[in-house]
Amino acid sequence: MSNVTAIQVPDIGDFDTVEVIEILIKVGDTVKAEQSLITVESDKASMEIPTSIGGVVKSIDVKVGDKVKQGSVMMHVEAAAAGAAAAPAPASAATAAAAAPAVAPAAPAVPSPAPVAASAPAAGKLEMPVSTGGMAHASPSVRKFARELGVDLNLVTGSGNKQRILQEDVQNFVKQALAGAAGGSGASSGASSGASMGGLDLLPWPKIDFTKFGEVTPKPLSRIKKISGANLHRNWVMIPHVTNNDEANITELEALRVTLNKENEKSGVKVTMLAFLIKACVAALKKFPEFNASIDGDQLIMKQYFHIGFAADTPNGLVVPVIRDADKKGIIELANESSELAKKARDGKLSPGEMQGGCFSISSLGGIGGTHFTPIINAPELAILGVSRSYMKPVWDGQAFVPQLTLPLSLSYDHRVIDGAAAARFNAYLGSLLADFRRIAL
Ligand code: CAO
Repeated sequence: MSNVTAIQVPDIGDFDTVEVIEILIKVGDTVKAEQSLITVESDKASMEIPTSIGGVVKSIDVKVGDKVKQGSVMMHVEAAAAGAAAAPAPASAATAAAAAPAVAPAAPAVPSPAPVAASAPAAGKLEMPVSTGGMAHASPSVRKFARELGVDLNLVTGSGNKQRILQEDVQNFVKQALAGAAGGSGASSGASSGASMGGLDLLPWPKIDFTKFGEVTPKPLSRIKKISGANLHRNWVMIPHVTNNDEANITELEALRVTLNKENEKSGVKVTMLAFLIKACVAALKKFPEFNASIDGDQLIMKQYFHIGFAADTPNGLVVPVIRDADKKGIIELANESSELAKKARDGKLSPGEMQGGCFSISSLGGIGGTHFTPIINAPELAILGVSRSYMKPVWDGQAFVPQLTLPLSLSYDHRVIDGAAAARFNAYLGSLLADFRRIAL
């Protein structure tokens, strides 16, 4: 019996149809599971689609220029005889949805797409990459090629369709850079800022045989960790972060929260500090709109909507679900929705759409501990609020020390857009709202 399997395009998030811009394999090739087959592109982004089963390519069912969508057959592959699980026939919508990037693929024939430079940390981290903010226009394989050579794609001129950067462009760039370096002082600055001088000219990562020092066990990084790691790394090196630390007096707010929870004990609804924080952040974003924006080249995209992400710790790593239109929701609704999304995150059931579109993120470690920390901004957002554990602080009221439940607030911001004074005002305003929640109504 033939074990030829049709490999389909998986769930690709918000995109209806995308154009095939590259075929990365040919008939007769032997491919490995997770190897990229084609590159697709929307009007904003490109990504590679891998196969989830290995074997020999029997036919390629798409060509450059074709429009494909979830379920389109990309190729047929004959699985290797032994051990290769025959994939089921075309996946249903349900199995395809289950193959969201945050989740281990449910159906081998429907692989998860491989975002290369996702635009959001940890979160958005699972979004299809969007080439904004001056990001060069190139397919993931060209990006990989450039990365391997240490080439900054922003310095390369693309000769492809719509100025797309092709592999030959990167090769030519390196040749010119080398020629420039060899030419000594006569080299132009463009050429000499090439393979090594344009980026971080760092030592290679240390390669160490750890077994020389004791017993070790290798443990592969989870898929989420690999994706979020790459995003966190990019955000950390590309965004000039500064963190403003402040504190809020939440004595009354916590008392209110406890009272509400006592009153609602029977209903099972739990009002959380996170819900109050989301509400307060929305009010602060309204007052300081430059925090609710993204950089796009030399302009700011000011957002008129308020979608708030929150970091959720899961067994497989960090994800950032997004609560949409948080400005239109009450505290109970925000508490319910964040709890549901956090549960979905822990169960690995978030869809890509539930991690996209955030304006601002909150990372709350308050339930765990810590005094202050430096959260990494979730690009293309401009700021993130880190919340640590509240503690009782003695505060002098002029006559005596009074106990004050105090919440540490660590606001990391992108200093390209936000000045230190603006960040201090934002954080202080947030603190004033948390200290007296009635101000939200003003
Ligand atoms: N100070 C003191 N206690 C706090 C607190 C704070 N700031 N915030 C929450 N708590 C307490 C709550 O009162 C609750 O206590 P009880 O169980 O006694 O009622 C407990 O901590 C759990 O709180 P919660 O149910 O409201 O959940 P949460 O808001 O703390 O967390 C979530 C929800 C999704 C944010 C959390 O599960 C999580 O994943 N946190 C980790 C986020 C993370 O990893 N961030 C780092 C990212 S890297 O920048």
